[in-house]
Amino acid sequence: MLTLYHAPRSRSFRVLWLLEELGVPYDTEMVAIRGTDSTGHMPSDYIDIHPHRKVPALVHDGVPIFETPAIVLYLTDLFPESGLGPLVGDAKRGPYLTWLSYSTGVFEPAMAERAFKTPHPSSALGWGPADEVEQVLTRVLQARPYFLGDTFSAVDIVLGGSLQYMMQVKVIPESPVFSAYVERLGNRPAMHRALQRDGDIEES
Ligand SMILES: N[C@@H](CCC(=O)N[C@@H](CS)C(=O)NCC(=O)O)C(=O)O
Repeated sequence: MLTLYHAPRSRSFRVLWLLEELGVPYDTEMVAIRGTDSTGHMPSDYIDIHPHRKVPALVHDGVPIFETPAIVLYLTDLFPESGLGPLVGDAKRGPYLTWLSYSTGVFEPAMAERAFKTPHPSSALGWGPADEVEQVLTRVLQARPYFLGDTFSAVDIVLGGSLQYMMQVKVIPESPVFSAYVERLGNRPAMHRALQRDGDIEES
């Protein structure tokens, strides 16, 4: 059984979206994360599931997995028939791992620096400055409709979902390339089911 530890309107939305894309049965457990007024509770033993008591975390048959790219990779490997994550042996496996890692290892830190107006101390950090990161993503999405090519993949949930959020909160300005991409993401019925479930979870 799969259980997603979730908080509404948080990073765990992307895992909710992926689970809806996969169309597999799962449970959700609401976690009242720090700094929000979200409903739910912080299970006393949650630290055994996520050492920073953050969301998302996924428990599969009693085994906890945390960090969004790891959860997403785990799920697309678990459900290979979904075609949402290239498998070992596929030429797109390398780009798949690259962009999954890039999402939280480069994109998010660079955008956090921009949002918090923290100067980027050049090569001392393991990610590039926000302007450069924005240019990298623009070049990729100028060349193809989705991060891995012509077809939607879980990278478009993890990195695409982050890009969508950064545009919503105006950390990344509108551009024809990004707006067209976000519009393509908006055509995914599973994203709307996840949004519905995100709202339902909050209300219940
Ligand atoms: N690197 C983690 C980040 C998870 C994260 O920061 N989650 C936020 C929600 S958006 C959280 O749980 N914050 C509550 C806290 O830090 O106490 C991932 O990508 O899964």
